[in-house]
Amino acid sequence: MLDLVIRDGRIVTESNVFDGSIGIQNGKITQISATIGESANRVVDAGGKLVLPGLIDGHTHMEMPFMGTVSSDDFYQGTVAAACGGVTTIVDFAVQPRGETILNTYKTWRQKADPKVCVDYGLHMIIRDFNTTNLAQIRPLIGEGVTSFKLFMAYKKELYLDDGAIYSIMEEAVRHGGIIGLHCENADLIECFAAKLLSEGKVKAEYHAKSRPPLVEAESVQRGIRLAEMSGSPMYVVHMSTGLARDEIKEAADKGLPVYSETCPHYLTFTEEAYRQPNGNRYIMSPPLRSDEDRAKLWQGLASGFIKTVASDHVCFNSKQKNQSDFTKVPNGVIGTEVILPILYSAGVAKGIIPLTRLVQVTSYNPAKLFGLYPRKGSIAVGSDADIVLLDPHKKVRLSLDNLHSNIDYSIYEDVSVTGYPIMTISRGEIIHEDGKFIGRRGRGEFVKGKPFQTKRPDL
Ligand code: DUC
Ligand code: ZN
Ligand code: ZN
Repeated sequence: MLDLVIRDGRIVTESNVFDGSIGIQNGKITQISATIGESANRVVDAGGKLVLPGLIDGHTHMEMPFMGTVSSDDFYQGTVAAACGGVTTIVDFAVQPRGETILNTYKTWRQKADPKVCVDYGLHMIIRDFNTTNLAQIRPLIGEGVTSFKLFMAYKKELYLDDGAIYSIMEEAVRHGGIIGLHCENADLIECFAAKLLSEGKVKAEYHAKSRPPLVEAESVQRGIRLAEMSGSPMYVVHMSTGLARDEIKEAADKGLPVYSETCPHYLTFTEEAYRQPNGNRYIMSPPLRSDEDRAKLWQGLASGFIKTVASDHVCFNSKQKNQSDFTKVPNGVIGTEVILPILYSAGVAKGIIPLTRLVQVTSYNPAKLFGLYPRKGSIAVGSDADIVLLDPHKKVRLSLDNLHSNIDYSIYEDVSVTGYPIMTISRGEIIHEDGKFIGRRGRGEFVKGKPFQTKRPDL
């Protein structure tokens, strides 16, 4: 007797689309075939629906202490939103407080997240203090399953590390099978441009983008590539926003360097025009929104396959937190985890820009490979966790405050309507979301250990 059967769906994997049924027992996929005769405790009829691997959102910041405040989705509400968007695993960021060790930071983040998470999760470590103690803790931290380290070239006063520190951490991480995620924006140039704009009285949201122009990102991407090349480390450029940066990554990847990149739903949806709206502050994130041309180049990068992932950079703040006297004071970040799938399906697959298999690659298979979660996560395959999302390709939804689940009082996606929406999310065989309602349990999510790379590069 099976626990659950998903019958007659259109199953999508990273390499294939076919009609079939899936049998699930003890949280794992045990059968995939045209028909399943065995009886089950529950049968879900997926006729006419797409059946995809649950998404892995490799970039979220739940309850993140940042810019003098804390992001408003905690690990409970943020993972409720994730589940309702078809996300079955998040990889969040533990933020090392100054003066604390990275091993203690890991323990603190586990204590915060474990009782609240509703989907499975992994952790990246943001290293802020570069010293011999923390360098020595990289190896044991990888042993705990934290194989990726995020380093910041931006946020001079808060998260920034200099190039020597970045290089040294890269060198140590690659030795033990880790990977470096890099926030690529030149901190000194941002400080200089922002100070000039403020001195001219230019305080509105549109000047946020002017203080961080595309070359500020491209310069740092290029520098990051050089550091990765010198250290031999794999590098993953998080939240890439420009065509220029995309071209740098492509050139490096074409040369055979293990350099990968991620983009986010907001860069694929909006342009910097959004900053000129009355509530432009709500769209402030870093890097900022860009031009129409940049947006088109990101879609092309996904279509041709060298932008490897789409993740949300979900870090939301309510309207009071966003309402500040000048753009430098506005906490950076927007929602995203719940809209990755609808945006990619509606604006990408349904418009013929990316095929269904690419959707699965960038939202599940590739992040699973990059963060050491494969084959437990990242595919629909016998033996993998039964993490599955059903998507109704005809369902039309306006992405408004009424149907999104984050703990904020507005939706930057209010004017965005999509066709194609997740209608059921299954996590380790348990139905946790159905038709916009979260029906799982607080704290049911499990910490998933990342496995280190055996070679010096991910197998992608
Ligand atoms: N960018 C954001 O917009 N928010 C959090 C951190 C980051 O890098
Ligand atoms: Zn970042
Ligand atoms: Zn981020």
